[in-house]
Formats: sequence, C-alpha cells, structure tokens
Amino acid sequence: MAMTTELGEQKQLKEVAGIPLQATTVDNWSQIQKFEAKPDDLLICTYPKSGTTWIQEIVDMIEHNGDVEKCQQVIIQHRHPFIEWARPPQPSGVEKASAMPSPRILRTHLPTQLLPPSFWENNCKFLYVARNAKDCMVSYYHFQRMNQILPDPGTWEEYFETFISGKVPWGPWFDHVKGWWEIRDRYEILFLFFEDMKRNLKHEIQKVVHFMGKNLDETVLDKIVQETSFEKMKENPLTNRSTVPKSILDQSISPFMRKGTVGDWKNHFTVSQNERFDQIYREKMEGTSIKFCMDL
Ligand code: PPS
Repeated sequence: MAMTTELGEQKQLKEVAGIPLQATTVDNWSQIQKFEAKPDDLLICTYPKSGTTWIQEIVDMIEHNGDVEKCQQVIIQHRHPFIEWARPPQPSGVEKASAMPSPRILRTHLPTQLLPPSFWENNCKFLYVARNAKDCMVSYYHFQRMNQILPDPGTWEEYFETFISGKVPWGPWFDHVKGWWEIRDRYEILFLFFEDMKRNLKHEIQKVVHFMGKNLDETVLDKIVQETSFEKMKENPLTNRSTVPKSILDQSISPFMRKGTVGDWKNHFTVSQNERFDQIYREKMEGTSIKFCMDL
C-alpha cells in the first residue's frame, strides 16, 4: 500500500511558471535555479523523446575518440547529469553536476525560460536536438504508458488533447522548440534535427565533432556511426534502460528503444486528428522559420 501511495505521489506534476514538471523537480526548484554553470560546460538540450539518449551516446563516443570501452563503463543516464533531476534520497542532478570535474557535459529538457540563468551568463555551449511534433507525441505517449513515475497518458485520443494543450511534463512542444530555435544565433547553439540524423548520421556527427572542437579521422567517425545505430543501442544494456527496475520503467508495456523511426505518427494519427493537428501547428508555429521533415 505504502508503495502505491509513494508512486502515486511521484506521478504528480506541479507547475513552474505554467510549465508542468515532476513534483520532486518543482520541490527542488530553488537549488536548480541557483545551479552554477561554468564557461566550458556543454549542455545537451531536448524536448523529451527527441533523441536525448541518441545524442548522449554520440557525444560520449566523440569525447572518448570512439573508444567503446571507455564509453561502456556506466549506464547512459549516469554519464551526463540531468540538471532538473530530483528524486530524494538519490543525489539530485545539480549535486551530481557540481561534483563533476570540468569540462562537463550536462543535459536538460528545460525550455529556455526555465533554464538556470548561469548557463546564459557563462555563454555555455548548447547542443539542441529537435524532433517533429507528431513523432514526438507518439513516442511520449508510449513512454508515459511504460513510465511508472509519470502520469498515465490515458487513451491515445485523450493523450492527443493533453499533448496539444501542453499539459505534459516539460510543457508544450511548440514553445520549447520555438524558444530554442529563436535564440540559436545569439548563443553558441548547435541545432540538430532527429530526422537529419536518421537521414545522414555521419554528416550530423561531423557537425557535433566540429562543435566540440575535436578532430576525428574517418575510421573513428565510421565506428561512431555503427555504434550509435538504433539496433546497436537497442541491444546495449547501457543505453536501452534495461537496468532500470520494472517498477519505474515497465518495458513489457513498451520498450524504451521502441522504433526509432521517422513517420510512425502515421500509424497513430487518424485523418481527422492529422488535419486538426496541422491547423493547430500552423497557429502555434506562425512566424517561425523552423521546418520539420515528417517522413523520410
Ligand atoms: S527521453 O526519455 O526523453 O530521454 O527519450 P529520448 O532519448 O529523448 O528519445 C527516445 C526516442 O529516441 C529513439 N532513439 C533512437 N532512434 C534512432 N536511433 C537511435 N540510435 C536511437 N536511440 C534512441 C527511441 O527509440 C525513442 O523513440 P521512439 O519513436 O519511441 O522509438
């Protein structure tokens, strides 16, 4: 019984400036906002389900010059502290980052307006990966089904409404992507797309190598491409979340490494949902120059 109550409490969302976040994150908000970034920090930024784990593995392999053994020492969730993570009694993301030697690679799902100010003050490097809204919604739906510490998504029809209204953890996709896109020339931001990574992974990896100030030869690049394929990462226990207990991620409901494709939304959206989504998308994204590919 106690377990159910505890998990029930963990599933709750609270809000910061209108953005729903996990209650434990909101309870730790002052520590998060006071986080002290350093000028040589690199922050991986994503809306949930946009390729965070994928870019983490790529960045880690680049940092270690393609040395698989060096990358495969700890599970992916523990390699790059998650700034807003708070789940007492575990050390928080802020505590883990603060204990880490520089140069640090960190990660967040926060929208620009909620990022701890020291990241802007220190002109840190930001690596943003965006994924088209429809595939993001599908991936998030299945993730909320299997994630036992996030709210239950309900039916697909119900989730469709929840996602559009932005009442999902980390808030609306639309504002998140627009927010990071609009400031991409004002800060040191490398803006990547999940769909481009699917189309030509080597090309996108080269951009990251350059952004990280590294220089890797062709054989190393080819090895990183191979090691970060969906198939390899799905098999790899350090990246597929198989070490996370079922009471947190129940992969019998839906695997964490689910499909990794572009266009799976077509298997979920009805014709009328699609028309309605396109209309809302036009309204919410009006005035931005960002373009997404919805199919390969
Ligand atoms: S999370 O929970 O927010 O950190 O999730 P995130 O890692 O951002 O996104 C998970 C989705 O990314 C897919 N993924 C990949 N696709 C292609 N290639 C590789 N290597 C890869 N690694 C992860 C993963 O399968 C999730 O997408 P869906 O569509 O659900 O399969």
